[in-house]
Amino acid sequence: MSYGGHDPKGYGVEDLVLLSTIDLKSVVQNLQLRFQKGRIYTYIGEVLVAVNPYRQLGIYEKNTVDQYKGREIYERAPHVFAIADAAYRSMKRFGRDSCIVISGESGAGKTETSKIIMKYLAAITNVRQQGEIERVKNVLLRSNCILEAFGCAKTNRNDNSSRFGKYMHINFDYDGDPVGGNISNYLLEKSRVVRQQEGERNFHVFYQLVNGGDDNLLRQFGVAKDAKQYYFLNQGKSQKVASINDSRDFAEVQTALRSIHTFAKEDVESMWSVIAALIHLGNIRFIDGDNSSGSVHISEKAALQNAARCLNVTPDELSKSLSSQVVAAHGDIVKKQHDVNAAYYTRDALAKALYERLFSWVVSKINEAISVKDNSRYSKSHVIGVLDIYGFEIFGTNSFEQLCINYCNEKLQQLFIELVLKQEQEEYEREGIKWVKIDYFNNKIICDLVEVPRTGILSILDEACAQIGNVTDKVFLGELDKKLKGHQHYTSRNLKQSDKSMGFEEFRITHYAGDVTYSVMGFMDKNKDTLFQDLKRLLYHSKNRLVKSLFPDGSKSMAEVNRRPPTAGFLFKNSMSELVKQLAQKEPHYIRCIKPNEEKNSSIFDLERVEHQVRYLGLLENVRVRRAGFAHRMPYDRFVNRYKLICQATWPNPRRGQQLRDSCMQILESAGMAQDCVQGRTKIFIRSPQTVFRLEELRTEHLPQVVTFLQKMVRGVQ
Ligand code: AOV
Ligand code: MG
Repeated sequence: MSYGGHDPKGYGVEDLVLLSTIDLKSVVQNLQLRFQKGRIYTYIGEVLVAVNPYRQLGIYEKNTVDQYKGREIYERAPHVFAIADAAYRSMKRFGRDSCIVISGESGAGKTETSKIIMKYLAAITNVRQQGEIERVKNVLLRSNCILEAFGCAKTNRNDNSSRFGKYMHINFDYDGDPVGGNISNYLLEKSRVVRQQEGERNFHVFYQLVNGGDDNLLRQFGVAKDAKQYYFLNQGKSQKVASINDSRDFAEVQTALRSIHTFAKEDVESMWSVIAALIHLGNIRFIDGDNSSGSVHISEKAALQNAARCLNVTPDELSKSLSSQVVAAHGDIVKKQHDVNAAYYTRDALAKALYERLFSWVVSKINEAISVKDNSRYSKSHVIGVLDIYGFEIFGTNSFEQLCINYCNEKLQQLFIELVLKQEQEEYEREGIKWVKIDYFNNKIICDLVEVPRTGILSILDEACAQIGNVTDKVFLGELDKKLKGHQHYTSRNLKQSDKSMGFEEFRITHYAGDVTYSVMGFMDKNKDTLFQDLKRLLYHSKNRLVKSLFPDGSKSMAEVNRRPPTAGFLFKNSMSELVKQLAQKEPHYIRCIKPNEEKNSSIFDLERVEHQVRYLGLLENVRVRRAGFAHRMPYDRFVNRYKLICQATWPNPRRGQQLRDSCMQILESAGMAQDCVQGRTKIFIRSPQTVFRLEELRTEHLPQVVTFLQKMVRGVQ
């Protein structure tokens, strides 16, 4: 058994609970030693800490899968496979829905980890090679490159940064084989379609088409094989990324699309056509008209024509919808000409909406391909959920999207605190177990700062957006200052004039993972997320079936249009609360990813950066709670049911009711393990994982006798 406090091989301890001193330094040093030896995984009880190796370790191959399959966590060295297997076994053995929550900052390795988990689950299931299950598995695995193409981009923190949150659940049948699943996606960072910071790129899919599309396809769309020519693709001045091969990825995405039956050939062509239209839209320029009406002209006619062709609308219609707007005023419908700024705003709003809706369509097609068939065999299936979200991030300029992303990370940290730190301690109290309380920082105060009604940032933003008249982003900032003055985690330049590190249009939140300064410019527009009805109507009348289907709301007349649709912030807050509810109903398994350095380097272990992450992830408190506590606990009835066969006094008939507790102790005493356990009110608490491991071993040893016994019984009945 590789588990142990001693360290004969010099790889550091495999469970941080076993360190002789529990402080920040020893935890970080242990992780460093293991990282240097290529041991990137370490446990805290059943929580897995994973340090991004930034190199291929060769530890995810078939022989490693075989080593972990069906094994208890502590039987093998720490590994993500062990967590995946624990979630799988718990589902199969006890019929519990489980979820694997992967957290950590941007670039820490969440997405890679989630892919490894999916591959592991695929590798250990469907040993009988049933056709339909094989198909589901293929879709689950293959769809990933499509989702990454549309939902990931190079940022300054990660070449393959997830720009959407993904919660994927897989349904398993009674035999433990995957029969379907579902992907929920959370707030795609759609502003990236029109704007990228220096050093960053748009979503991968654009560069895949430009670099990988064959000449015929590109000619058909009027797209040149050169991303530099396109404003939506060239702003970050980093079209080529060393770690990414766009044309190879394009081919992989095409193959995946072909292999998933719900993507009709015609729709896939339309999909690429929309991507091409977006590329052209970015090159449309507006100039002031030559009369006094304030109207605009489009200067790049070729871009306009190409965009219109790819969307299957006329250039004239597109031009009109971009440069003017039909509005209802005092009961009349009037046409209002845009000025240059409004025209650019409209163009960008169109691009963002098109991309966002296309992305949702892609996700829905994948979901259609893996939806669980309406079949009674599957109706009671169990679920494993895997959560891979965008990690906490700080950029040069942080906007509404970063606020949402960082708020999402706060919510997950809160869930971790609730489940791992708080509930664990509360359970000891409830069960009457002796216990020394451990203090930890509870980030609920920051979640509240963002989400509570009336005085939370999102509420204040909604209120500003609902007002009529000239309410600007700066007015919104004034409101924040008024309502949040004195809050420990909020400040702004207006409140703290001496702090010149902030601008007058900025505010700062002290997040659990660090200070982030947000610029309010654009907050209100992004929150309102308006798309003029003219544009919806234009695309609803497109001759392209896919484009038309993306804009069903374009069929509404002016009178029917909902003047105030829910805001982006409101929708995001609700989706987060829904997500947390979903996760809280399942048995959680945690993976905490750590980024060893900012350079994406496989040999640098930046002590300061790691120390910071260990601190804010609350790992030290996690170790303390775990160590002072118990590795395992089980209700008496479940314990007795599972292990009654290893003790003569309890097999086959253990005691019932109140006396279950006695049976439980009889079992433990017969195995010589009673001293490692404490009796709670309803559960037995077991200190060391080795005890559970040994119990499982004994159970396996006794199983053949049980089989013989049952056979005799059956014969007796006959
Ligand atoms: P993230 O998902 O946590 O960031 P990724 O999973 O995309 O981070 O990891 C970033 C990069 O680190 C990957 O592209 C790989 O090059 C490398 N990497 C991560 N894990 C491993 C591993 N187990 N083995 C080898 N290389 C790895 V973000 O989506 O930005 O929050 O939003
Ligand atoms: Mg990611």
